[in-house]
Amino acid sequence: MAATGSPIVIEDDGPVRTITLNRPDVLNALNDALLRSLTEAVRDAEKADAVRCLIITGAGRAFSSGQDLAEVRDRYARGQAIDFGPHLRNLYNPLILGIRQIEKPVIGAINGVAAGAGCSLALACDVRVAAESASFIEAFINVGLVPDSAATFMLPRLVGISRALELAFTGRRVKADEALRIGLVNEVAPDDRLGDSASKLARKLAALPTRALGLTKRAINAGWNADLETQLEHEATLQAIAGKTHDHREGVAAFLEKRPPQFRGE
Ligand code: T3D
Repeated sequence: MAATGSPIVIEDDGPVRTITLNRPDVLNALNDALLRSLTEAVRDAEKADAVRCLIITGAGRAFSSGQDLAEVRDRYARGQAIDFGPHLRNLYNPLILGIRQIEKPVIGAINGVAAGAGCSLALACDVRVAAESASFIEAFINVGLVPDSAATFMLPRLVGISRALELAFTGRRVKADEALRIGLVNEVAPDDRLGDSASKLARKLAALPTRALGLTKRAINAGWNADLETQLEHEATLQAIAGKTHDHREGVAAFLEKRPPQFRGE
């Protein structure tokens, strides 16, 4: 576990690694230090063979309130202009790409409000389990900004273009029950059961063939923008890799021997 006071906390429970955003006093607002630590933690999880599933959640009553606006205000107060272009390219974009590209499942355990780039972070996860009291706000418009950190990519793909535009235009709060109904989250759990629900799903995913899960994520990511022929070819390439794994052989043998498979993630 990371030291108390650090912007994120990392905990391992067998093959499941949980990363907790740890600035509860400001609803886990995303400052430079947190963004750098989180990006590094996702990279570390990619490299760690023992880690087979990742959970991202928030400390306290929020998942994340998005960009730390006090940091923005302080920079303006010091007379510093902020060029959001480089800020996004250097700090947010590598994080979002890291989450979308890590070839292990990433579960967002959304414990409270997810606003602005905090909402984008939630949407970048592969699967979202939300607490009943969680909510989602495309808050960018409230501060005169454009949705970023892949909100304009993920949101329409999850909820459709018209609803995505309505949410981004209005910046209204979407509560957990609506989020479930419109496909923004996969599951809603009672507040006091969120950790258990996310852990249960994570343990289940961590026991599956990790390599095939990773390749599945790669294929589905690529399929969003591909034509049919390209995607069929891509599937063939990825299946050739999956077909050479231990877990593929184990799955076939276990089925024919009528026993549970023992996947090793390799
Ligand atoms: O490259 C770039 O940097 C540009 C990228 C921009 C991406 C973005 O994320 S833009 C959107 C930024 N986020 C927001 O606009 C959301 C701001 N927060 C809120 O609207 C509300 O806090 C919430 C709706 C999320 C929750 O409301 P509520 O009433 O439950 O809590 P609160 O009282 O507003 O907040 C509690 C504390 O957290 C409070 O501090 P205090 O009064 O106890 O000292 C508040 O100031 C602080 N806080 C909340 N959000 C932020 C924050 N401090 C800094 N930055 C925040 N984003």
